[in-house]
Amino acid sequence: PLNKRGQAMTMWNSDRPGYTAATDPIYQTIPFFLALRNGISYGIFFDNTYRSFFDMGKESRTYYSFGAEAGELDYYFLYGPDPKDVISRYTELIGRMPLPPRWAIGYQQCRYSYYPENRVREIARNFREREIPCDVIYLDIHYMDEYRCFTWNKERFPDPNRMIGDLATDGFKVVVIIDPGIRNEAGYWVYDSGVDGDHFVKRRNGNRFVGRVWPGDCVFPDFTRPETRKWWGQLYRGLVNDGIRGFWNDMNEPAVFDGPRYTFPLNVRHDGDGYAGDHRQFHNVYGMQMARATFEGLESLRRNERPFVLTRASYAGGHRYAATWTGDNISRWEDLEMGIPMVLNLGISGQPFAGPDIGGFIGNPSGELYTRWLQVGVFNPLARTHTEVGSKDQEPWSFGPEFEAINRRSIELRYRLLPYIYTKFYESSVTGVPVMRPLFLEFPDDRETYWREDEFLFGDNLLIAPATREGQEDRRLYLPEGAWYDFWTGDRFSGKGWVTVETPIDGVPVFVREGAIIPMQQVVQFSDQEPIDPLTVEVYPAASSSAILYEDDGLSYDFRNGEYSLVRYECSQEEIGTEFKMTKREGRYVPPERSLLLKFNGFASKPSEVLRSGKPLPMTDTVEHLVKEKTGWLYDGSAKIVWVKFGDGGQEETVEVRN
Ligand code: MIG
Repeated sequence: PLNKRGQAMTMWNSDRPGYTAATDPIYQTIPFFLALRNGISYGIFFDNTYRSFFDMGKESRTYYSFGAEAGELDYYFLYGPDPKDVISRYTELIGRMPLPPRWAIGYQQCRYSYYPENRVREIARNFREREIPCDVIYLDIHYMDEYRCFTWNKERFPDPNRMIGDLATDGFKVVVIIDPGIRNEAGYWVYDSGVDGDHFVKRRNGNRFVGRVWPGDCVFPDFTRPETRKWWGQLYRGLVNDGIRGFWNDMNEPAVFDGPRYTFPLNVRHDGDGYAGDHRQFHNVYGMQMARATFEGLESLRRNERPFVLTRASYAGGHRYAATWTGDNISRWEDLEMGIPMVLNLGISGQPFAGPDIGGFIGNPSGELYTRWLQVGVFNPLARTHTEVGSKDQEPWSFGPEFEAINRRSIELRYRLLPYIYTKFYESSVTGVPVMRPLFLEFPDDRETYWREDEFLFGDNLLIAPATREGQEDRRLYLPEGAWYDFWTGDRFSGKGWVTVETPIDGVPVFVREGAIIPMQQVVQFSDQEPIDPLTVEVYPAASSSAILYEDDGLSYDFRNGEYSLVRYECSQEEIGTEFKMTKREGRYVPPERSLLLKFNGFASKPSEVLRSGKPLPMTDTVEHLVKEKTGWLYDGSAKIVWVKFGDGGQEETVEVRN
């Protein structure tokens, strides 16, 4: 849960399939918490990698305590007073998420496992034929030759290069799984080169530790050793040359099949970047260091391309290398609910790029559960469906045509929001403030927001209040201070109060905060299918507000050398009407020519005129006309929207919508 009061926790990375709200510990260690009281916030980061303990007032209501089994008592106290400032300072200390490639924020489809090649192609074809947008298809462990990492099962995938190339033509990126366990087998090139370089962990007596995982008996790299990370990073060369665009690191808690510990023996030695120690010290950072080795390897293999890595285990700071998911959840309504605070917690903890397996990993969701889950999932920073081996089909179309149509619209909404989402990722990479936010992050003075974890903010301006119960027909939700618009109907609500809304199966309640300026785009089938055109900016005027739009090539690091585009929008309400300003484009990235469509929402009566840089724009009478015209405006009285259109030339502009 979001609120840890009264709980006690242990930090020890553990593979716990089918965890419940009470399971502890699970996959990741982030020894950080944020306190909030009467609008004043601070954070504590306990910089210790050993097994650690947090008692947040369970033993006594009058104090909390934390500590670790060993190591130094080193902790940072980070004062806000604003909780966003706490997160910014904390991430200044431990690092921030680098901007991911844009395709990685598209919709992703996974299962354990898609194979053989024909099945993968069939999945891809279905997405395109059914016109359900998707950017990524995953291959789980069955693509390998008997689970040997960095190999292909040539019967299932006779010509990976060709398959991946064809999928790329259709706009799909392929991501494959890589586990840390390397089969203990002389003659297998990864094993041989690992032995040559002394890369595998050993017990105190000097014998290599051998543990059982998918490939059978395995040895395990010491990712805390710089030479080993380098070696590991280069192992990806073959798969990268085959065209694989992203990597998914699993089982890196590290998980081992045999008890009693289901991980390495505690006397296993680690290099610790020259400060050697045993597994007690390095267990919790093993997964992060694996993700780091992967990330750094990919950066060197594809110079000037932002890597996409997904990791299951991690430690504070792991977001510098990888996105994450919440592990093996269950296809149950409780798990749909639980996914929300889990992702909120990760965001507060510095990891903005996270999401649960949509639809649930273990078991089979009903069509209703899957559809509801996807409605939330498209508002998770990582939007990926995944399911276990042997489960029923779990694609957006697997539950019949009615659910398919709803699921298509959910995913389409994510794609329409890509300019906004990408901008929020950019902001997060700069400030550390997460993409998906608990209400209290924006409204720290409002105690009513403190424990809300069944509704959340996506970015600063969208409030999502999903239905998470079977057969749910309506729900109560809290709207914080300000005015809020129903994203679908445009209905206006006053905040600082509770409302009840209907929750028919065909949509998710989304509210837009007054003052929001939300850049959107047309529906595309994958993120870089075509340039944005028109760029639609949804404006919900308040007394005064602002927002930015960030764009770049979506893939390279050129943005660090000025190849980006940043525009600042400002909107204010004056006596004579609404004034909208945009700055001249900053940066050298020039998006392809396009129209700009401004939509001023909540306009109760027809404007007398609309001026662009002081000159009246022509009025058109129908949306069809406006679509054809390059420049003009229109009033839609039933929707209370003023549409304004002109070419998006990257110049400074002022638009006045006169009452
Ligand atoms: O022991 O690779 O959490 O997402 O599909 C199971 C097979 C190993 C666990 C991961 C899951 C993945 C599965 N893995």
